[in-house]
Amino acid sequence: MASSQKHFNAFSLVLLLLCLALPLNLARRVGFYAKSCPNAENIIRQIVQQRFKADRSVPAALLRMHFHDCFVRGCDASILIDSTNNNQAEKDASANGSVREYALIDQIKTALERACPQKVSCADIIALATRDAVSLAGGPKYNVSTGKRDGLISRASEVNLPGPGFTVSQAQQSFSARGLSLNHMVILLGGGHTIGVAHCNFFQNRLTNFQGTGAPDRTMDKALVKKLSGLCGSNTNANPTTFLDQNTSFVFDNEYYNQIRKNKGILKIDQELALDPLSARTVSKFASNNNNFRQSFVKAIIKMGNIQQGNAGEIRKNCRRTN
Ligand code: HEM
Ligand SMILES: *[C@@H]1O[C@H](CO)[C@@H](O)[C@H](O)[C@H]1NC(C)=O
Ligand SMILES: *[C@@H]1O[C@H](CO)[C@@H](O)[C@H](O)[C@H]1NC(C)=O
Ligand SMILES: CC(=O)N[C@H]1CO[C@H](CO)[C@@H](O)[C@@H]1O
Repeated sequence: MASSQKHFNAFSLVLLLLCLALPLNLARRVGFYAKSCPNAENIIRQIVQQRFKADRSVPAALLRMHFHDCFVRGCDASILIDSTNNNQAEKDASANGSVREYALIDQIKTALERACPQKVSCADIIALATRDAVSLAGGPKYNVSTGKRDGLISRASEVNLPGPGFTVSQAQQSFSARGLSLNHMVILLGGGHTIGVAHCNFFQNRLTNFQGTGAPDRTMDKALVKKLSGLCGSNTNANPTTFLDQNTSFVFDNEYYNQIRKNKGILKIDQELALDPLSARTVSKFASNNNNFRQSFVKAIIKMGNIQQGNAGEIRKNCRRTN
């Protein structure tokens, strides 16, 4: 009797834990909105497509937004929350200063609220819009598992992203703290930085008197040093941009890896990826095999999109504030 009672208790406990976990994790799947908002993925794709026609740099903007969202409190759309008098939000941390296309997310959210009120999370919107944008830029198509919920907290003080001056080993630590391997890191950097731009303030220190040497960074191609010095000038207020992939700048391909192998990395971390023995072999593998890169990117971005932290969540009505 006593033993069967114990048995029953253990059984109820397992059942209870399962019920708690179910809505949080197991509910996530490809096509989560098939019943609750059957047109959701089409609506998102159409709006992204329309915006892309007007501005080819949209894929880069969304991919970076997705990365910055996932690296702070998991992929919970915490990056979309606006600051208030009482709270400085993530988007107002200096590392997020140039994340853009918040208005595109608003536009998508408005359309989805009209079609099916309070069904589609802002977290899923970022992931799906990024997926669509990557394929518009020539990248691979992939399925996103949906059903994520929006976070309730967004704090600038919690933003702890890798910086452009990190060594490969430092960056690796930042990725492994989120369950991503060095290999994932090399792949995601290649996929992110094969499109998009960087402002002078992130690489200008490489152009003159690098680390007190009195000379530009010796690991940067000399013609590139000259070109970027001309671009950035001495007027730091203007802070113009250059392409992270100097060759096929708007195309999602493996050319980033070839560029950094030619000493044409823009950020210090880009160049280090090709030079550091920790990552150099992986870089050369992807430089010579675009198909391998594309397939690996799909696995890595799906893994990044599943970074999770904490459980509390809701479906925001407005992506800029909690309900
Ligand atoms: C060690 C890791 C990384 C560092 C230090 C880093 C740093 C940077 C910096 C400094 C910029 C320039 C921002 C600007 O000037 O506006 C940039 C741009 C960008 N990054 Fe990264 N990044 C990293 C990893 C990633 C990853 C994993 C992704 C996505 C998969 C990504 C996607 C992008 C994109 C798409 C841009 C261009 C944004 C635009 O054109 O608006 N980055 N990154
Ligand atoms: C995406 O999911 C759909 C429906 O579940 C499936 O038919 C399709 O083959 C999947 N595509 C990829 C690229 O995995
Ligand atoms: C630019 O990329 C193309 C295609 O990937 C390649 O064939 C070419 O050699 C590259 N050019 C330079 C200057 O890097
Ligand atoms: C878009 C946005 O809100 N950017 C902010 C990012 O953080 C910097 C520095 O704190 C702010 O000046 C920007 O306004």
